[in-house]
Amino acid sequence: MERTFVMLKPDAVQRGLVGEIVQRFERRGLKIVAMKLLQMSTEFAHKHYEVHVGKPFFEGLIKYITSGPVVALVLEGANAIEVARATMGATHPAKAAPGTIRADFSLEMGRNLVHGSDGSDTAAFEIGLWFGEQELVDYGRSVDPWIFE
Ligand code: IDP
Ligand code: MG
Repeated sequence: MERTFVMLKPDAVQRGLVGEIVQRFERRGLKIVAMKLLQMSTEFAHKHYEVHVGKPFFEGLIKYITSGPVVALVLEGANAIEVARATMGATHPAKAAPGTIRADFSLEMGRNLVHGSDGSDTAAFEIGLWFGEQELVDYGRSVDPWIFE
């Protein structure tokens, strides 16, 4: 089953939206296989966002993402990467479809609440960066036959 990395950004924690956002992924059927709260160092944030080094928004992004604790998760399910991104909505909240997390709770790109891996290579890199193998919990759910065919 596919796995993806999701992070609830500092604005999600500060605004008390952790439960609301996690619930949306859970209700979709995605299974939480790892989850923790931590505050990123600048060095770690550079590693996480290395693909954006040099872009005009990079320094602002690092300041935002290190400004408070974040909640990091690994989610598992059929098409987890695509499904998590669709549940989040477009990067710019103004372009995100109603019903998505970003559209329902945010207004600006630099305060868009949530991060999700954008492909299988990125997911593997980000899961490995954020979690040790022993932090990924292997378990079944009794509802799985009602979610997966
Ligand atoms: P994504 O989070 O939807 O994958 P990316 O293009 O990977 O979007 O950008 C990473 C994050 O950087 C975005 O979620 C957003 O918080 C921030 N960001 C991207 N572009 C801009 C911008 O033009 N201005 C401000 N922040 C931006
Ligand atoms: Mg991205």
